[in-house]
Amino acid sequence: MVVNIERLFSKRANRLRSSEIRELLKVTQIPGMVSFAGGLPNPLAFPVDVIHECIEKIFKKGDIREALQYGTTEGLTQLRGVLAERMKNKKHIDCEMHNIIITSGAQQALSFAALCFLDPGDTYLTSVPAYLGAIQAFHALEANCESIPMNEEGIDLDSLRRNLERLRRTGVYPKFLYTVPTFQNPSGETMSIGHRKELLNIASQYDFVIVEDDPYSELVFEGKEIPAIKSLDKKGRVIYISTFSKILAPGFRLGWVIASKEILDKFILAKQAMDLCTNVFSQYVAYEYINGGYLDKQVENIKELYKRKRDIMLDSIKKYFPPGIKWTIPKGGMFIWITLPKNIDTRLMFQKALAKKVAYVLGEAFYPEGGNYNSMRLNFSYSDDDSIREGIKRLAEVIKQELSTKFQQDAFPPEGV
Ligand code: PMP
Ligand code: G9A
Repeated sequence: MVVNIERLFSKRANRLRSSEIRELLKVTQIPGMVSFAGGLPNPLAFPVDVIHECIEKIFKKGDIREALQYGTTEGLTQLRGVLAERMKNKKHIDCEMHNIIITSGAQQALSFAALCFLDPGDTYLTSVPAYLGAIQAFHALEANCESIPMNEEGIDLDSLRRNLERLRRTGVYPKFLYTVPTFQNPSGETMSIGHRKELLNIASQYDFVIVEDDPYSELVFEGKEIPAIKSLDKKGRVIYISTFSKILAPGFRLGWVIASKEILDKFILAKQAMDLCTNVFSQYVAYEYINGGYLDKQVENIKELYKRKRDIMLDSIKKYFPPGIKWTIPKGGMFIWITLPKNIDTRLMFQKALAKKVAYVLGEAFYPEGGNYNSMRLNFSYSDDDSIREGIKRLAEVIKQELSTKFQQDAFPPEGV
């Protein structure tokens, strides 16, 4: 007899959603496709020779057997030590080694935030558009999401206050607010220092935690670095999450969390049950990478590469896109956000774009409640320079075609409409 396995799945398993981005990664494999979809670092940004050297060092020092052994759940002591130093010096975050744990990517840390703070029916806040992977992690925990729109200062604080008051009147007290304050995924926008400070005040007034997801702030192309929200936090109200994915290689699956002892203790228990410890070999490589002084130089190389790609994408957009389209000008990171005229639906346009061999992520994917059908996210870090020019040219043709079809439909609606 065939087992009716569906009947046995948990409610949670049935809530798990597929990620638009993960699905779209298959598209990058299609020959000739220019993919602006996945948020992938450029493979040329992987410091392969340095990684080789770091691995040789591990052998030379006689550390290889430890590097192949299980490790502590908190993470490799020496890696946490050099990270604490770096976070203190670069980000002005007041932390010591014991305030940091190493996770299997930032994504795992987001899952821990969900697991440790959200019961079914609880509410969390996120600025929107929001990183899809976070929405996916939080959604799995059967929590309710309240979306707060972003604005030119990073987050609409008036809307946040109004929503908090409305929720309070119905007895709802959100557990945390999720934000990527610097070179946000997907919009490329950065939260102002004033808004960071005010957000902390509001969090304190309404008693919720801030989950600050910060994978991109090292990749700054222009302008001054803005302090991490965590660096302004004197009360242990911020969970700071970052990753080696964009400054070393995502294949290592290494992230880290800085938070209060109470929060880290819970995350460690969650991690024990989930995967015991983070990949130990990767942690040894990352330690040698920082300790050997390679990281700063590599960050400079990545910044130069991505700034060039951003400029090529922006120049091509200016050159080829028809009038009536808006786009963000990110000062760092990996993404540009495009807003098309209201009558264009990027969902309906998507297959036409694929037919022309160019891919993007639908803006809708970054809104937990859907909507914003006239937007899309473009990644500029992954493609080679000529492909960026060619891909934007193709996308422009698709958009022009769509605009002229809409124009005709609006001018000559089918009978009976
Ligand atoms: N947060 C954000 C905002 C991201 O963009 C990403 C990856 N694109 C992640 C978390 C997950 O990163 P990691 O590879 O460290 O799991
Ligand atoms: O899911 C991945 O491969 C990471 C990329 C995230 C993104 O595209 O935002």
